[in-house]
Amino acid sequence: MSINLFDLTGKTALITGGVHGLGMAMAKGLGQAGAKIVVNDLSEEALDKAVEEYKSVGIEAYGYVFDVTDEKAVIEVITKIEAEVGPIDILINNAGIIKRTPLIEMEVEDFTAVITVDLISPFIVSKNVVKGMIKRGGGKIINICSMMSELGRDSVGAYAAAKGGLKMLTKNMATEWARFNIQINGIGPGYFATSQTAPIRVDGHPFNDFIISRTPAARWGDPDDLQGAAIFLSSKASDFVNGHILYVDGGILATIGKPSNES
Ligand code: GCO
Repeated sequence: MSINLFDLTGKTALITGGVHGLGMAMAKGLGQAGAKIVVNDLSEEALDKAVEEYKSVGIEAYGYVFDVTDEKAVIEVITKIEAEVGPIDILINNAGIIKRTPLIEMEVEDFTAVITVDLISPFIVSKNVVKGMIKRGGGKIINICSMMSELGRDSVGAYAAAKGGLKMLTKNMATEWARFNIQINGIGPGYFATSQTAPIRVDGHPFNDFIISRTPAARWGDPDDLQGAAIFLSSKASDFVNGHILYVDGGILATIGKPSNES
């Protein structure tokens, strides 16, 4: 009998911040592969809207209001989710923020805020979800990294420090937890067409032209381009893949690029 290595039927997946953009696209992929979807946000209204959207495409979805940086709240809500929806089999640490400010002008409190959400919260949520996974004998954790896990760019220093740290946190989680049949990996999205990048994607905008020329695939990513990677790293298909960062970037990291006046 053949088994479908990518089937997620009966699994429960928590995607932090999965109320729009890349998190929602990945959650929809998991939902379409059979998983029940749990998302969180700070706003009840954003959650209700997202849950409606999941349900409209036939996905069983639940929303919980909590702050991923507040360990006490995280512990309480995990207990609630596991009682009300099911044990968390898959965790995607997707919630994140960015502040684009040159380092020399950046206030320590803004730097700290980025590190807290983008690096410390994956630690807080994973640490508390993994305890149940260890008891149950397995699980999947995916940390959403970035091009900035590998590359610098003017004005995104705090974000790069956090995402570079998240890459190493992923490897260390694998080091400590792989022995419990838990696979911890990262996905590193390249430049994607989301509402956040809309203003810089318009035709003729220098950043739009820069990204297209810097990306071997010569286009922005479509959020749905992340679904295959998310399903793979959530499913049986990746049961011996650990501590890996899967870059979904149209080839950006493969090349040094070329001068803008050359074809
Ligand atoms: C930027 C972008 C990036 C993306 C993404 C790239 O200002 O350069 O916002 O940082 O958010 O993480 O992988």
